[in-house]
Amino acid sequence: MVVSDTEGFIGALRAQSQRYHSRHPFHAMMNEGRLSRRQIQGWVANRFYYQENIPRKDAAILANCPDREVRRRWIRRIHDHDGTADGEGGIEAWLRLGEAAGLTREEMWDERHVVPGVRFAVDAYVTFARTRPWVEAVASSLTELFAPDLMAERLAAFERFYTWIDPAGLAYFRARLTQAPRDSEHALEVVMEHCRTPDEQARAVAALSFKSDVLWSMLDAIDRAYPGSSQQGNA
Ligand code: AHQ
Repeated sequence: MVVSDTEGFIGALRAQSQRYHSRHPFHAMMNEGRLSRRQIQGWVANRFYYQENIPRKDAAILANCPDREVRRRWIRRIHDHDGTADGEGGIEAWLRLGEAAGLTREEMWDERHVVPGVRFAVDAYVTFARTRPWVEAVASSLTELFAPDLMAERLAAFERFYTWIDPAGLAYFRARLTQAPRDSEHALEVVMEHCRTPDEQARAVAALSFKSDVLWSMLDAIDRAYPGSSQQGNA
């Protein structure tokens, strides 16, 4: 079996992170404290659609995965987001982030603020996990691997610039500081184990490129729907 060099493969995966969505102008404005209340609310309400679909994406991977060892660890992601009882989990924490930002649970659950570009990007991600080989869907989650400081930088920005949000509402980001590295370490192990040939490795890189486009497209759609005051002049 042809085994490409591991370093070259990780380098190719990392190169995808150069297009990482943390470089998107909307995230840049967020981290510089330049977003308005309405822009923050629009981002939280639209990202809720992404968060509530993550467990279904992960369940699709479980359904397609024949490896019990992988399933044993992958299922933790569903518990992280759904929790195991009322009041627990990432989806609940995101609802509390929304409430702290002035949104109601109802307007997040009923998706009234979800813009077409976000819906299409998120639905494409879930469909990708349902229809592509399970290892490619695992590889697509590696966008979290190369941005460990993304969440820490965002948390610091919210605490510093968006003090009108009750800090208790930021619990979601704090939980991701430990969950995301744990999850992506497992995903990288799986991808390294199962992507040995140049073709398998090329498809893993393509899956990560697709997922970077999913995240980028979401931010384009949110940015367009919630322009900042400085942008309104040329909207
Ligand atoms: O909050 C995020 C999250 O729960 C997940 C799950 C993971 C996946 O399975 O694809 N990806 C992901 C991401 C979350 N937050 C995004 C952000 O910018 O806040 C980043 C996103 C990702 O990197 O894929």
